[in-house]
Amino acid sequence: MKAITRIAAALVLSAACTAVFAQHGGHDGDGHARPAATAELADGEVKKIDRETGKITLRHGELKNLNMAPMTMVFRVKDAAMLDQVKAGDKVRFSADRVNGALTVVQLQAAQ
Ligand SMILES: [Cu+2]
Repeated sequence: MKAITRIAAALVLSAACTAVFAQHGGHDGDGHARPAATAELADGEVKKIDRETGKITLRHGELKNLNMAPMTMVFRVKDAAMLDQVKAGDKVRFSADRVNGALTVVQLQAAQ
C-alpha cells in the first residue's frame, strides 16, 4: 500500500511540472515574428520626469538584461523627446541598457 501511495504522489508531481513547463514554453508559439527588443520590454511606472537633466525616475519590474531586481531608480533617456511622451504616474513599458556606462532608457512607450 505504501509503495502505491508513493507512485501516485510522483505521478501528481510530474503532471504539475509538465503543466508549468508548458506555460513557459508558450511564448514563442504564436507565429508572429517580433523584434527581440520589443520582447524585452519591462514594466515600469513613471515617478518623476526631469527635462532639464534629461532624466526619468521609474519604478521598474525585473530587468533581465541588466540583471536588476525590481526597484525605483533614475535613468537617463536616449532621446529627450521620450520625456514628452509620458508623465508622472503613467504606467509604461520600456527597455534600458548601459550607454557609455550610464543606465539609459532606450525604448519607452505608454502601457496599454
Ligand atoms: Cu533598477
